[in-house]
Amino acid sequence: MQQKPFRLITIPVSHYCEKARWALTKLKLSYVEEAHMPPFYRLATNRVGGKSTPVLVTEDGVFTDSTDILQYLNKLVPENAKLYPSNPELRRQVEELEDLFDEQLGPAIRCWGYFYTINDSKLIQSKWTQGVPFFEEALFPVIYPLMRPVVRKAFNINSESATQAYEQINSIFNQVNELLADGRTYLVGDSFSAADITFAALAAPVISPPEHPIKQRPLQELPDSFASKISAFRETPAGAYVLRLYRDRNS
Ligand SMILES: N[C@@H](CCC(=O)N[C@@H](CS)C(=O)NCC(=O)O)C(=O)O
Repeated sequence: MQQKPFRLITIPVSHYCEKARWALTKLKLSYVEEAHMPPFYRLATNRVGGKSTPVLVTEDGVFTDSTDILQYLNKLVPENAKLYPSNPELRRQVEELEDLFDEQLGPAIRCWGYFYTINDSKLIQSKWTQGVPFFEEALFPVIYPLMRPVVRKAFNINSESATQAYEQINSIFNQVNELLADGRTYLVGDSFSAADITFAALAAPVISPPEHPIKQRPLQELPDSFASKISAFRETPAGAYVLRLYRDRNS
């Protein structure tokens, strides 16, 4: 059993990092978050063999993918706290949704969000620098002009990809709307699971829940076209679901 708190290496604003953070909080496991801004997180992740964030460093090993992190944490907690159901069919459904959200929703939201914000250095500064060491924050004005083209290329940010990403987000929201249409409380079975955490954490950037642990900018400070779409996403059943899960996040 882990003696010391876990180390969670993050880019704090990353929605995949929020997924891992939420699981640790929900399972009441003690951890220390080591927050870094791009590209400095690579100094921390390289040292333990990871390339992206989140990375969870434990006495049992290092986990470099958010799903591996949740699966590992799940093994540490009693039956009534599990994030994956013991029933094999329900577990299959949770894992299938988690993969869908990780592989499609997460990248689509990142692409769409950056399309609206990448040229607004002030906005990106407020997002990238929350909780990071002072020297990283101080270097933002020098680093960001160099990082912007790297981000644009790495995540293929342009108007065409943003349009496709927006359609993909809508399509996944519609799938979640359909799941919720029978009045169920959670996405799978009758208990909270990794599918719920993954959907809410990865969808959060297009919902901007007030209870999010990373401070959200008021909608009126965001570009109008972006803010109006966030308002519309909030009004969908899936969006209302994310807002509800965030209201209950710390209880
Ligand atoms: N499949 C990974 C994806 C994680 C991911 O894409 N993390 C992003 C933050 S949003 C990252 O570290 N990006 C920096 C990079 O790829 O260099 C997971 O679920 O952990």
